[in-house]
Amino acid sequence: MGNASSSQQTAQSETSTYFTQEEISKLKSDFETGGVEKVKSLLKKKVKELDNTELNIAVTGDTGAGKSSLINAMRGLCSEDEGAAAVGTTETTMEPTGYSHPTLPNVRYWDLPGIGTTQFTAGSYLKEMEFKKYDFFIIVAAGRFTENDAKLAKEIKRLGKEFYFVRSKIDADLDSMRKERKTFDEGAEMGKIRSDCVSRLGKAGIPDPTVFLISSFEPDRYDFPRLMEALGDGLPSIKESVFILALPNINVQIIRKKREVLVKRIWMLAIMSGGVGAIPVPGLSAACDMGILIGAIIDFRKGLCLDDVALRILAERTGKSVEDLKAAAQSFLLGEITAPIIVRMGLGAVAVTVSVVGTALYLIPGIGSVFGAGSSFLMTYSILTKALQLLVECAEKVLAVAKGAE
Ligand SMILES: Nc1nc2c(ncn2[C@@H]2O[C@H](COP(=O)(O)OP(=O)(O)O)[C@@H](O)[C@H]2O)c(=O)[nH]1
Ligand SMILES: [Mg+2]
Repeated sequence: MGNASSSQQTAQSETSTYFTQEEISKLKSDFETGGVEKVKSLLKKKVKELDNTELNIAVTGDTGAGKSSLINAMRGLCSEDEGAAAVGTTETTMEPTGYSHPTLPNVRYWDLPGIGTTQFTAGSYLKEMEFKKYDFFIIVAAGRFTENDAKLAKEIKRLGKEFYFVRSKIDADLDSMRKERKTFDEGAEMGKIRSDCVSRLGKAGIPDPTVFLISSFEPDRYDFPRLMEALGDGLPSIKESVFILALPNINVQIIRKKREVLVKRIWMLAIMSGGVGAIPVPGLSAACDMGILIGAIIDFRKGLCLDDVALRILAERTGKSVEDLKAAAQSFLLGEITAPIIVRMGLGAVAVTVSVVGTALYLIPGIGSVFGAGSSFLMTYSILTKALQLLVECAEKVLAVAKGAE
């Protein structure tokens, strides 16, 4: 097991947070008394919990601040895409408007009327907006943050929620400065805008706020990637994993984070699909639960923006066809997932060893033994590990095509 202790430590800090201490004890005692079969029910419950976790993201700010554009960017959409939030409208609805993620309906983004357009105080505004249902608040301003923004932030904090300050349209500010000045230093100009926002908010009673300078038209630039990271980091681990999978594939780092999230599920799925419930598959050396395997690969594709909905959105954006994008990704895993495809994955997947499998299994001492050579657990684990690796490579190739088309 070579460096098992160090990899085990990493696994502990990354994986243990999906489970409460209580659940871990239950997993251990279930395994001791009833083996793998008994452990399955708790794992099934956990996977279901991961699938059903909702995320509600509130975006507030004055009319024209860029809320709708930011919501579209976070959903991986442009304003012209089907289902995108209408941009540039000066509508005066006083109700929050919800927009679902294009493929993960449990993730919703809420466009809230700016507090300045209502007659409410911060407290009654938040009550009116049903603040309890949101996981966090993004406060957007295109120019200066106001007294109202600061009051709202303080009230959000007092009520036990997180807020994030976003200064939008930074691309437009930098563009006009670039035209105005003989010498132009982007970093220095961003620094000035940032400290102006910080000092204004400081005077309004928010000491040392973090302000993210973003352009919703260029989500791979400025502070947009850092904003996404901060939003994820502020969430409890299950919600964070849902948030990460809902992010648009703006860069390779996000794709790799998605892989980390999906990897954590593989051992749970392997245990769920192995043993008594497994069915022999002609061509595979061990029995497997086909439904779990096919379902997992389809979920991987969704999380990695490789499903047909995400590819169609990207195709329209880049002026390519879905077929072009699939051809660039060069993978049989983007078509219909059938038993022969699973068998094909199983044939090549012999290199996974128990020591690799073991990284997530410290939770249940002794369970590593069920992953012995030729077991259905090992077969499922190998197939899904291989499938995820191939799909991550596809996502990176598709990203390269998208960047090339810009
Ligand atoms: N240059 C630039 N314009 C933006 C950006 N975000 C929004 N806009 C523009 O600002 C206007 C208002 O944006 P919108 O998203 O509708 O703001 P909302 O009223 O807060 O929902 C629209 O014309 C957008 O195209 C941005 O990041 N950069
Ligand atoms: Mg709007």
